[in-house]
Amino acid sequence: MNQIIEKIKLFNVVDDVVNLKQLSGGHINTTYLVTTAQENQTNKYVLQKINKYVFKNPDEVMQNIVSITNFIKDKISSKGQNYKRKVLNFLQSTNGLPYIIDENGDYWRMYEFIDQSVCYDNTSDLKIIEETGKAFGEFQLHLDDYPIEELYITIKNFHNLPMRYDYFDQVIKIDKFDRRNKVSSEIESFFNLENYVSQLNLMLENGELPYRVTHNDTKCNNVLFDKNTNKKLCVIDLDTVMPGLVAFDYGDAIRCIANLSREDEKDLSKVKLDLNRFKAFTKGFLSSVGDKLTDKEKETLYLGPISIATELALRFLTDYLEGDVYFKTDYLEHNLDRARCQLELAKDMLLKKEKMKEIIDECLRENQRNLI
Ligand code: ADP
Ligand code: GN1
Ligand code: MG
Repeated sequence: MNQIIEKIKLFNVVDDVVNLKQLSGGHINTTYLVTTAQENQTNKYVLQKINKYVFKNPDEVMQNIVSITNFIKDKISSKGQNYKRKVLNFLQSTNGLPYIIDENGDYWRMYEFIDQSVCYDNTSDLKIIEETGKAFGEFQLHLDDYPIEELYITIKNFHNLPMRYDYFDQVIKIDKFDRRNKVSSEIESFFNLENYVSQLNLMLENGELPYRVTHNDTKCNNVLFDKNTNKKLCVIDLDTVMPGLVAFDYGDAIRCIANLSREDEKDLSKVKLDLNRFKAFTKGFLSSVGDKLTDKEKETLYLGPISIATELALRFLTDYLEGDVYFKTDYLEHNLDRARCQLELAKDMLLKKEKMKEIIDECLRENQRNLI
């Protein structure tokens, strides 16, 4: 506790720390809710240790984040709106930087906690799902004219399926923890899907699809809503904002929000893409970004959910085979359960791909009608 209080002081926070609570929910960083008080006034902050195994250059991560949050603040202010609860506000430390480095070489950052907010790991409420679509769509729209070449690449080849497969192949061969035999049927399924899910990356490489400023981690609990109205407030977890594909942001959100089960469900009969949830998210997302997309982006959007569910399954299994070094886990075979669940979801999506295409087209047509 004392060590944490010392860190907080380095962010020029002079009030007394009256409560400190760890926030779970994310798989990567270590996050605390800090409550401070001075006379009758209390304030809340988030203190976060950046995962340095995942982010090799936290300084570049923070340069990206400060720059994009300032950019979004200007966009919101120029519409005459208040950005306070709509974008993350980072504190400067006594060294003039938006982070501190502790005696272990760990990077910590601090930002304002958005009070009276809530986020959802999974919800069946179609209004909230549509609102999540609008939030991620609007996030992309805000950054549409951001100078993309100024962004640092915070994780190389993050959504590069061919590279993920190459690495998986190496990890299987090494099989450091002797776990490969247990997952031979999953390995076979992955290789059957390889060509199909590599299509988007190939189209990106040959210029058929454009790079845009994307969030790259559009999991549903990375959006905060107002506790009372359930209206979107703020997109958080900005470490992976990088040049990327619209279909991947769309797909990552779908694989999270339109799955009937939790992300680590062991009972695979519960793992299903729900087409009503799919439609609600698609409607919200495309109502924000639909008009900006090229024909090719529209045509290939349905590949995003299938590719990202497969990619994530592959990443979970890779981590299982490597001894669980990347994602936080709660029990021994957690990454294996997660991998099986996401793989099952990808297979269910493949069965529903024609339906997915129809719904996307329907939402795009509806956008056109609303424009007239
Ligand atoms: P991770 O990279 O580990 O996912 P996040 O930045 O997403 O870390 O934060 C973890 C959790 O902390 C979020 O899912 C959310 O519940 C909560 N949280 C983070 N930032 C805020 C904030 N500014 N206001 C309210 N809650 C927050
Ligand atoms: C991680 O940080 P968090 O929990 O929002 C991961 C995502 C995965 C997600 C799966 C930087 O997201 O890519 O989709 O877990 N983030 C990083 O739950 O690897
Ligand atoms: Mg998160």
